Amino acid sequence: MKIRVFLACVITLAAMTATPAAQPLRSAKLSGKVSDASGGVITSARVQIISLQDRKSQEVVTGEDGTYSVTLTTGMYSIRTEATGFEPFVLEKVEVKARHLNVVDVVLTVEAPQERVTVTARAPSLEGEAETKTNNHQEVLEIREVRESAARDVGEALGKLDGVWKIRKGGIANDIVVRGFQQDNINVIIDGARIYGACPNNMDPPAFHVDFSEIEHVKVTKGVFDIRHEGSLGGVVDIVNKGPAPGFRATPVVSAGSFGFLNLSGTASYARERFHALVGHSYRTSDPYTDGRGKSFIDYANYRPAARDKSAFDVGTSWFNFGYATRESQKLELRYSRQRGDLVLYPYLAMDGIYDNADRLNAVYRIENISSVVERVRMQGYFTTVKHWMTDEYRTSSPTPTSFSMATFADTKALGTRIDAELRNLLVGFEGYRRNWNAVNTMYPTAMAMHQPMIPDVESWVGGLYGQYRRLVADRLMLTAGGRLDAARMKARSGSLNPDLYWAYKGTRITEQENFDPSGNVWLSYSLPLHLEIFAGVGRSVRFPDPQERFIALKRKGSDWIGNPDLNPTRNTEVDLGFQYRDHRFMLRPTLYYSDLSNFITVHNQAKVNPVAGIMNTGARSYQNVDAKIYGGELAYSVGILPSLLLNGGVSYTRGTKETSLATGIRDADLAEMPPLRARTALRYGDSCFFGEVEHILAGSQKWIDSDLKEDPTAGYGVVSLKAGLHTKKVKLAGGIDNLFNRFYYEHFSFQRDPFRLGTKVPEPGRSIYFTIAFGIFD
Ligand SMILES: [Cu+2]
Repeated sequence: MKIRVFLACVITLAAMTATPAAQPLRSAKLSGKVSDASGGVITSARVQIISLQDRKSQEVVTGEDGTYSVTLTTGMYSIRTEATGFEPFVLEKVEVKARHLNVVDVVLTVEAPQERVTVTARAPSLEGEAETKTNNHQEVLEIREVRESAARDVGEALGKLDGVWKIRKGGIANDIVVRGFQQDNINVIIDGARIYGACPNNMDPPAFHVDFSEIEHVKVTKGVFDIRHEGSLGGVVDIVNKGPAPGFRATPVVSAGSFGFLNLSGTASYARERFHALVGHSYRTSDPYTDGRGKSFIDYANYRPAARDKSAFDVGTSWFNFGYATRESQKLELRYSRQRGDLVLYPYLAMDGIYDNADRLNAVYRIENISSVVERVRMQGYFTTVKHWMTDEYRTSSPTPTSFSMATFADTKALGTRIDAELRNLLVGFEGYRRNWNAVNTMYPTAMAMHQPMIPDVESWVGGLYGQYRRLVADRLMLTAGGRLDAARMKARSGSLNPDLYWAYKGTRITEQENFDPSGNVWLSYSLPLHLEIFAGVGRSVRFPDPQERFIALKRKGSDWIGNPDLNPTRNTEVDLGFQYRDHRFMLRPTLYYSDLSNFITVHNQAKVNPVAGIMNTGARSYQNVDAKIYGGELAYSVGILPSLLLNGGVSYTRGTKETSLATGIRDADLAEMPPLRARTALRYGDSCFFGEVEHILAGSQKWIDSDLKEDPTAGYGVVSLKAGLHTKKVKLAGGIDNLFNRFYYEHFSFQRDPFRLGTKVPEPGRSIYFTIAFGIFD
């Protein structure tokens, strides 16, 4: 498979004569031609020339002959070329010299999605096929697909869906990125309950706190089209846990693989008409993996030699689920899950997780067939909590192997409720939750410990009402429309908080905020003859600033890390558009989206604005509202070559920009941590007892980076993986080889979440082998 973005080439005809490095500024001429791969000239291409000295930019447009010409002062420039229907192209670091023929010719390649229209399609589901159900803006990952993969956690497993990526910080606990939205810009919900990571460095993102063996499937809704959960700004990841199947069942599962990976898990359940019970336990561990160059990830960070004997992670999870139908139409279900994480190594960060313990308690009561109008009422209550302790005791930054120079204890709790009522065409509901987040940082700048209320005991209260209407309005036109109204209050309660920190950098001392915001969306899908369906959605979603973005307060060496109490909620006004063609052999589904983000929250460098005694630094990492745009598209396709042979794949593209402003120190127009172009192609054979698959992932380089945050560009890469499996009624066996050719590569995300970022990049694992055996024991 070819992605021609790789073939984009540049011919620089600048004379190569040596010139002295330092020269006074003079004017010079830069010119060139923009053409396509076949040599045809591209008229009206936009050529933007940005000075690397002062970031000033000027733009010229190519003429009838595809050429451009501009007069500049001598120096270093980056040159971006864009034209409709073509992949944008960037050239970093072009030197424009005096008395030289500065010629930069650019060859643009056709946008990848359009290039591929000839490769359409999908066949009917094959036995054992990785099945992706869709509501056009939803993707569903079944646990079966996860079990076939080498993924260590939900974040890693979801990375195979179109439009979804992960952020790696170590051997486990990957963050989820949906169309460039991550962290608080998406919701991650486990069985309808909110659970938040405790770590201010995102060591323990929400999806880390659930085990594969608990999960039935994971549904990802992209965009603004979730109205049931407050804060689904760019999407929601809905992790749905398993219920028991009828009768008695026991399912022991053994997974093992390279780098000492071992996952032992088992569930046992019993279910009759009115009663069910399920218990499960899982244990996961692995050594640090090695990359394609044979280097352990330990070698990328400042670990002490003793850390080599340590596991990359050690996580045990236990859960139970109990249900009882008080009447035929009423059922109570209770779930509890406890996860204990021992040492987890995070080479990305300056500390490691010494422990991370999570508890989830969830109760749901359902009443069916209440009246002819109200079909179902569902009431839920939940409580989740996470306790987290991290230090640098395994790093060379600590004074001795048994002590630390810095540490953070953090804990978070969420107590929530939801009531949903389903009327014939209408769903109405209420969601309320209370969240607390508290973190204390300890540092030893001298022999004395210094404790700081880093997340200063921030309490949040949120309440929201929502409704969604769904109806076939015409013969073939399905309308879904929803609305939501949320109110929120947030207060930093720590008695040792020093509001002067906010005053020094943000000119405010407030420690309390209130917000009130409506949101809503409309989705239309129209079925046409010839297996064609077109769909379009428009909506607006809102998310409130999180406790860390508003109230984090940490003094440290060099630059402080301070929240912005005045942050406004982010609003995403989004349009989605696409169609789907599906017949018995082919499937093609292109989707485009465009998000206009007002008050997007970005990390930025804030200069001190008010002098305050005891605050020595002149600048801080902080948070700022900025207007931004995220847009892109996905293309999913499949084609049935033979009855049991299927070619399928997808292409994802995202681009994020923001407004620059001198006042906020935001100079780079690119949003940080945006995924590059990616294409996935898989050829799969499957029959009633065997499957085999070869998969190829190709990612483009990422040059759209936020230089303000010192984000690095990333090279493109291609990775091939194999997997195969056998299944009978009682045994499922699957295994594979990931990164078959042992490629050394990095995924793009460089994790800007200061302050405890180490500044190192962690490569992806090299070649790895794995297998899973699942037994089904049932009466
Ligand atoms: Cu942590």
